[in-house]
Parts: sequence; C-alpha cells; structure tokens
Amino acid sequence: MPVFELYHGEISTCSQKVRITLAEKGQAWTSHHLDLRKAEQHRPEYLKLNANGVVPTLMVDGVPIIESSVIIQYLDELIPEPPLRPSDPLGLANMRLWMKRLDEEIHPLTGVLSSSIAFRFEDGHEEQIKTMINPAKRARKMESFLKGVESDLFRKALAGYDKLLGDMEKVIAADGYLAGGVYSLADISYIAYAARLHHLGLQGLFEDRPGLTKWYATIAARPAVKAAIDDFAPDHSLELMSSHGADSWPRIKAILGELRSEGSVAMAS
Ligand SMILES: N[C@@H](CCC(=O)N[C@@H](CS)C(=O)NCC(=O)O)C(=O)O
Repeated sequence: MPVFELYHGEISTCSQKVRITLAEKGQAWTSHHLDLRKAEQHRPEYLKLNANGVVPTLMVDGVPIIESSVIIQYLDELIPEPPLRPSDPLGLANMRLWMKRLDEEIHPLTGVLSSSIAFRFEDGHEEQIKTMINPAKRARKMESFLKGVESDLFRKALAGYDKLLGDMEKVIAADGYLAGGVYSLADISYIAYAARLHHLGLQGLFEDRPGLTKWYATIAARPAVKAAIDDFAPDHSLELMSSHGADSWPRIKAILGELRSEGSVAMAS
C-alpha cells in the first residue's frame, strides 16, 4: 500500500470526506494540518501541491492528488474493500450525480451559510479573504462577512439547502441511502455537510424529514465518521458555530418561512 499524507483542515467539510474514506478503508496516514484562518493554504510552498490554494490534498507516495471527490473515488478504486459504491451502473450513476451536485452547487452555499452565521465573528477572517485565489469565492466571503444572514446570498443559500434536503428526503425515505440503496461515497460526502448544518444549529431544517433524520443519526454514529469529524473538531470552533447558530436561528426560521411560502406560491401559479 502507498504511503498517504493528508494536507487538511480540522473542520473543513472537504477534508472530512477524505478522512472518513481513509478511516472506512482502515488506512493510516500522516497529518499535515493547515490553519485556514491563518491562510496557510495560500502559502507558496503549498500552492506547489495544490494550485487552487484549498484543502484537501492527498499525497500518495509523494505525488499530490487534489479535489476531494476525485480523492475519495481514487481511494475506493485503489482499495476495493470494503466497497463504498453501488455495484450496479445505475446506482453508480446516481452516486456520481449526487457528488457532482455537491461540488458544483452545494459546496459554495455551505461557505455562505457558515460565514454568514458564524465565521464572520471569528478573529482573523479578513486575513483569509485577502489572499484568496478564486475571485468569486472572495466576493461571496466578503458579502457574507459584511451582511451576515441579511444578505441576498444567504437567502439563496438557505433556499438551495432547503431544496437539497427535500430532494434527499425523497430518495432516502424510499431507499435508506442516497444511491443504489447502499452506503456509498455519496453518503460520505453529504454527511460532512449535514454535520455542518447541525454544528451551525440548523437542525430545524431536518424537521418533518424523518428519512433524513434517521439517515443522519445512523451515519454520524459510524466509527469512521466520528473519528473523521468529531475527533478533529476543536471545541472553540464548535462553540463559535453553535452559539451564533442559536442566536440567529429565530431570524433564519423566519426567512425560511418566507422562502417556503414564496416557493409554494410560485408552484401554485
Ligand atoms: N472542490 C474542492 C474545494 C476545496 C475547498 O474549497 N476547500 C476549502 C475547505 S472545505 C478551503 O480550503 N477553503 C479555504 C480557502 O478557500 O481559502 C474540493 O472538493 O477539494
């Protein structure tokens, strides 16, 4: 087996996906932790490994692999047991579709929710923006830091998540898992983001979604998931997210109510 080294962030959702997969596959790895608040991911020596200036990067015998979804598929192909994918082509296609949606749509929304609710109150957040490589991401961060849950961006992120959770509920209530009726890389990917919602005090989004609620409880309790998420989350980050989450929940709940009634009006017309 190759030697694995992981450049990662302790509460980064993309890093959590890779740590879960490594744990599910029973692999040991060497940790290179980057402090994202100190913009360590933007340092020139790290940019040589990952030109996007983001975590995670998995080093395999000294060769970097970037992009969390690519990394976890690589690991599942390299180490076939236990399999973390459906065996039928349709299930596999659905697994990839969920992962694509996460990368393209949901990941940016998650940054908006987290920054608007909690990270805007953290020391040193300005430092991280200055050196950010991706201009669109920098603009989103700036707006979230300045306007918090009152920004238009936040409304859109909340609406996007509410739609996502509704879509997840339909599939999970019928099949138990996101793709092919088995625990897969799709569930591993989404559990990291579902945990973020819980950390931010957004459990209310799971109300009236019993399939999703059960799915979350079952998967979050897996030893590999606990080891990859809970064991790395520092108390001060959890406290930052839960305290600001609790403060803003009444306002968020009101915005959610508005969004849902706008949505149902749009559907009826
Ligand atoms: N598509 C990339 C996204 C990576 C990403 O955005 N990582 C975040 C943490 S989850 C990061 O490093 N943020 C710090 C920054 O953008 O400066 C992946 O899945 O690996």
